[in-house]
Amino acid sequence: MKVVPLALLLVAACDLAVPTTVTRVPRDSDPQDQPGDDTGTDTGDSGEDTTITDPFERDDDGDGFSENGGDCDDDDPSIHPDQDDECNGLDDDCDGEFEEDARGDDIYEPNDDAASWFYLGSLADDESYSITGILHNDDDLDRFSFFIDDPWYEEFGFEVSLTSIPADATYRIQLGRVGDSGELEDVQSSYGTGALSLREEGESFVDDGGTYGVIIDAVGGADCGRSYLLSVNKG
Ligand SMILES: [Ca+2]
Ligand SMILES: [Ca+2]
Ligand SMILES: [Ca+2]
Ligand SMILES: [Ca+2]
Repeated sequence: MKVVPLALLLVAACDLAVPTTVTRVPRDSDPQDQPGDDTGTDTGDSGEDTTITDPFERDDDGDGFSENGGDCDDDDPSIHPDQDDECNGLDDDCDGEFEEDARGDDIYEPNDDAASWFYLGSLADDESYSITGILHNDDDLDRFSFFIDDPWYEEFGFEVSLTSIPADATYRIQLGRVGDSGELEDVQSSYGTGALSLREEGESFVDDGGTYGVIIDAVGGADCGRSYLLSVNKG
């Protein structure tokens, strides 16, 4: 018979008594944790809960910005500093300016200064242009230029009209030749609401052809959500 040493028996008995190590996983009291969710209690999981006591440090609408981070409407996740500011009456990106990105969708912009006329093309006999433009606000100004020739056998003349001006807005239209500096020369102008028009007449035995320009701006009431109709008619 094999004799088992007493010491070995004692070691085996002790092994059986070694307690198993248990890793306790804390229960998540807020299983809905999501990025931007600052409600509930952070239990050390991968969620976003933090203990924020200053309400202006908290991102209430989950758009990634708190009031202190520049969110000017912390109840609307579509309004925050990373947003495009489209034409909707709101300062979507909280920079204090309104609708400044709406101009990016306007194919005629930028056309505000002497170096940025939008050229409509050459106006041949009996041809006319008609475009729909927008004054995005009262500081906006739109410049359109076009070429008209003056054949010796024709009476020279054309009319520029601005229609669909909003009833509660006052717009101004200016017409003249575009000089070498890019500014208008021999300017005539008119302002009002509803509809405006200006007419250019030529002189006999004088070549009145050349590049003419129209400037449209607002005395008041311009709005990116409203368009005007500009027409140039020869004859
Ligand atoms: Ca926010
Ligand atoms: Ca803005
Ligand atoms: Ca806007
Ligand atoms: Ca403009």
